[in-house]
Amino acid sequence: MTDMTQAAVLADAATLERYAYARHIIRQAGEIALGMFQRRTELVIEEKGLQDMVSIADRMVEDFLRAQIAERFPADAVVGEERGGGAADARCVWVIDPIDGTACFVNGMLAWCVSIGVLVDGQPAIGAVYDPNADELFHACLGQGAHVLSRQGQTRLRVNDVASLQGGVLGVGFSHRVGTGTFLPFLLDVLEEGGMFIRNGSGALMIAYVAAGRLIGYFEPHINSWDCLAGIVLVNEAGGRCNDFLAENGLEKGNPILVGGPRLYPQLAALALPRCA
Ligand code: LIP
Repeated sequence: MTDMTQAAVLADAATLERYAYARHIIRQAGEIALGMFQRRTELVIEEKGLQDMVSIADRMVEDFLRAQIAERFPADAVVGEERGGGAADARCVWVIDPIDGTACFVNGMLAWCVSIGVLVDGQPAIGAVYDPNADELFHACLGQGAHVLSRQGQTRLRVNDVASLQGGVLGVGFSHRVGTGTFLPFLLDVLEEGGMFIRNGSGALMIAYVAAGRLIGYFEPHINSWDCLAGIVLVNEAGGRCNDFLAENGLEKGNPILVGGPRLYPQLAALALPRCA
């Protein structure tokens, strides 16, 4: 897979309009989700697959986002975790995860977020990840840089450009959509190199942390587009590198995801990507 790190490309007016709107609706969606999180004991939880849950909160938040997008940009396409969808031939495709980290959400843990990514002309152009518990809005747009807006104000995001796995903590993700044959040997290699890893259950949030320099990279052998598209924009705009997640219809089928700072990325890619082939 080739690298998805993009040369700085300036966003056009249509992209900037969607960027502002994404930052607006993601906060509203986060408030709805937070309200349901506080009443989570009343939620009916369904199992979509092994360790893969969904609740009415996921569906209601996605329906809210879809309604807001349709009202403002009726010609845009939407791909969402709970209601599906496809790019069709729309210039702009919204790729949304209403609650990323559902297992944490339904079990009363704080590692969950709302994630909105937007493809423009097939390119990851807008990313917004909102953590309502921490009140942190990570956002980025092509050529505009990546930022986090919090109670302390807004700061620019830069990846942690360490050269060694020993220089920080690596984020990882795993789901039973794939076997353990790729994941466990990778973890062993990381530990043997003196590295350390964390899995918090929300790929979107951990990839945002890579963009923020809190984690030195993130790897998951298979992740869905709605979990990571926003994070890809965040990492690209924060000076990081990313594998070609969208190759071979990654938008609809998912793919491995690998992100990291420019100096560490080649070492991570050598450890992770050959096992995904
Ligand atoms: C989650 C992802 C995470 C993955 C989990 C799950 P969800 O998304 O963010 O990276 O490891 O298995 O897929 O289902 O909570 O939206």
